[in-house]
Amino acid sequence: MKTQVAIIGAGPAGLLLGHLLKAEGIDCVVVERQQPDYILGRIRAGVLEQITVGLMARLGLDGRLKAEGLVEEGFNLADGERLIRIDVANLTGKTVVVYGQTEITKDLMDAAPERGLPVIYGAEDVALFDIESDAPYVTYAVNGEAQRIDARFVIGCDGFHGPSRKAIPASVAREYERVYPFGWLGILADVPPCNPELIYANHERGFALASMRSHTRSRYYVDVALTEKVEDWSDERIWDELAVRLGPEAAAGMTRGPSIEKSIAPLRSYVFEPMRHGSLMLCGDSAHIVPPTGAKGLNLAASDVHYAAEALVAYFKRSDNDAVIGYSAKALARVWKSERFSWVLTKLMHRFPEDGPFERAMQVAELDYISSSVAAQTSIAENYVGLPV
Ligand code: RFL
Ligand code: PHB
Repeated sequence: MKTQVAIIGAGPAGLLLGHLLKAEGIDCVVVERQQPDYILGRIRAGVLEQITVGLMARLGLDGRLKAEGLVEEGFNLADGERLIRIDVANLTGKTVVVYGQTEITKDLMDAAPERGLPVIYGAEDVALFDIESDAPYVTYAVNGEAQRIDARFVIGCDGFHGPSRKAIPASVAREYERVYPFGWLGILADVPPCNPELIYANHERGFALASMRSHTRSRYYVDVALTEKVEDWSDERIWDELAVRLGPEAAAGMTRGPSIEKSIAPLRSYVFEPMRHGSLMLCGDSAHIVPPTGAKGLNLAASDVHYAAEALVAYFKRSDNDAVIGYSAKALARVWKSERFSWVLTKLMHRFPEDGPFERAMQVAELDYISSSVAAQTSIAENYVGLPV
């Protein structure tokens, strides 16, 4: 098969990019290892910045997002006793939208056939070749039958474990990594949220987050040691822990119910440079990971895709190669700022095993400063809604 752009991975990055290119009349094919049901079973991000909402709107695929998404004008930091509200709308003039990654992915998947975007599911052994040339190609197998796609560009949207990043030679690569000594134990339940806005809490007993998917579906997290097993956390134990860590105000509004999903996600900061090598460009988790504090992962994938689409449109429509050449530097400038914000918020809101009374006193002082400083709140708010693309 021959196409202009071969996209590896049908997560939000790959599907968004495929739709954006198709809308510009650029030929592309998405190759995905899993089946749609598996992809839609992954419970991940929940908070969308303007960039992500804007791309869905530009594609005309935001019907359900507009109808079902919850517009959030602020969020809260909790220090064990009080809630410090960050009035995002007043401080920045912008808002975020609560709408699950699962729903975005479903909207993009459902629209693929009618928009003529080919997505090949169940592709095994995907491999990249000749990425340093102008004629790269991708091989894979479906039902044991070998296949090949020849393209002008290959875009790696295949997440942290996919093959794309590994195709870039070690001699040109730089990796930056921080692995955190805890994970987030998440619970999804069909109960109304305890608070209309998110609460990130740093309590004596550890971190907690109260989030939601809708007026009737809640998403909560507590941080746990990496040695913990999800089987040892009954629903009741998680609800008890949440009630303590989120503080009395949130606990009073909390409705308990049976979990419909429960899992532990490890936390990592990771950046791979460069994000382009020859005819291969990386987007989303294939190039970088942020810890989930601040909800930047999916939104960073969206901003990468925005830059990549811009570069590919310039290349195919105007024979302009400059944006392709500049893609890595442009994307990385925003990636590093989101890495910084996610890391700062993670440091502020979690207890690290190596921390002593001094580090704890610094967290308390920082939260106290934030509670009394409009400048500090504005800085947090502008990062939370998303820096400009
Ligand atoms: P994805 O969503 O991982 O999609 C990559 C796609 O590539 C496919 N793939 C392959 N396809 C073909 N051949 C191969 N060999 C392949 N290997 C992989 C995969 O099957 C998949 O369909 O990456 P993308 O599109 O870059 O999107 C990024 C976001 O998914 C990610 O940043 C966020 O979900 C991160 N993240 C969270 N972000 C938040 O903002 N808030 C959260 O609460 C949150 N929770 C999470 C998360 C990521 C998690 N991971 C990666 C395990 C919870 C988890 C558990
Ligand atoms: C979520 O709703 O899953 C969520 C929200 C905010 C975060 C992380 C996860 O920072």
